[in-house]
Amino acid sequence: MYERSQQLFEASRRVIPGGVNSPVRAFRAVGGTPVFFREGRGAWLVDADGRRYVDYVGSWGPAILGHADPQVLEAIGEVAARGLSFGAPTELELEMAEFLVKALPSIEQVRLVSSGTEAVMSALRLARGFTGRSLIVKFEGCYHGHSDFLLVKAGSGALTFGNPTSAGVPPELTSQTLVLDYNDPQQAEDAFAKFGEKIAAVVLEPVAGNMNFIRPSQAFVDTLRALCTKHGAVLIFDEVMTGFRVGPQGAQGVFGVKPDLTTLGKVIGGGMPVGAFGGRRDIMAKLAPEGPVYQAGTLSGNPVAVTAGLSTLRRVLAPGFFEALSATTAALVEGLAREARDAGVPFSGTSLGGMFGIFFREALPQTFTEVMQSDKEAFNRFFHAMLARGVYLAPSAFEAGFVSAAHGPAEIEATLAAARDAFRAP
Ligand code: HOZ
Repeated sequence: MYERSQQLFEASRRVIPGGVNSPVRAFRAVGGTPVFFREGRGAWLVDADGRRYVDYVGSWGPAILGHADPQVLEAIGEVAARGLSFGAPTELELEMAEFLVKALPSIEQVRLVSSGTEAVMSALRLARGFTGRSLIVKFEGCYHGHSDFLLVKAGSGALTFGNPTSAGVPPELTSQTLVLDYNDPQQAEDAFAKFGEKIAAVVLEPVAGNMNFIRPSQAFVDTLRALCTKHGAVLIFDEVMTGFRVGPQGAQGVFGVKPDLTTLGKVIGGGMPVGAFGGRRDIMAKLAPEGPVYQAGTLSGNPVAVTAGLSTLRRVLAPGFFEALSATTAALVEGLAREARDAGVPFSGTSLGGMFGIFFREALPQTFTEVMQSDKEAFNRFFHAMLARGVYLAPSAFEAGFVSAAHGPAEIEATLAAARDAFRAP
């Protein structure tokens, strides 16, 4: 069934470690051979063997309009024809910066980079430079890219492989990272009572999307905001996943919390490599060349990438976009829950905007520990049963799912028909 993918994977393993350029793609969590894709159109992917799938990975978030959107393709074609990269300022990056500053009230100034990892790494250095402190607080199961300080008890691929703290990261570095439990405001209070004067920043996925999908309690985000304000620490919302994905102002809009710095990626590049970090003007002023905190990038603000992002973002902020996307995503999750119930399978699911989580356990998890209690084997069987029926889910029980504006009733119906069988598959 997956002959060409198998051939390509074997060839890839000879020249690429593990045959993939990012670990979670290797299918090790779910078993089997990763599917190689040759094409994407709207909500659909076509694999190397010509099989079609409804896609719920969406390139791990960016493809909010679906794949190969004609307007985005036209826009980047025009810009690409005038040159791919200059390593110098362009009007397009100004347009992108103005767009982000207008869209997100917490952002007074913003700098563009090329990935989410780069954005969070840079925001942390900036927070440390601004406060003159070293300690950072993160939460177990949250993933903020693969920079050294943040690869401690991380989620996503790190969690999938049971190695959430990477080899190659000196203990001297991770000793500067305090890891607390997600959704536990009291623990955060205690940590600040003890280390408050030393904490440079708290970095949070304001909806966790790398240990599957977990909403924060309002008390949790409010407490973090209050503690950072009281102790002079920088509150960083890592909205690489949630920015322009769970709502027009990201998770900060949904929960009504104003972070000091925000990191962005994924949707803001519309499928091209774009990241950004921005926030309070007094903090951003510490960045070189204005201030002493160094940060740079040859491809930062790349005109083609920025154009893909801008033409995506303009559509995402059009009236009614999120209402429609949220309704489609909710219909998917409610439908899956109905099919699971009919098949007698313990299951729960939730969504926000175009992002969702499904769990093989009765009650929705609120914490990392509860996520770990879901039935991973049941997910793996479901994953393969859905794949065989033409539905592509993230190949790990610890990843969130994504729906695009190109998903309509036909795709949802096809998915639910597949699930009807898949929940009953041996
Ligand atoms: N860290 C991404 C998922 N949360 C995976 C990126 C990829 O493999 O493309």
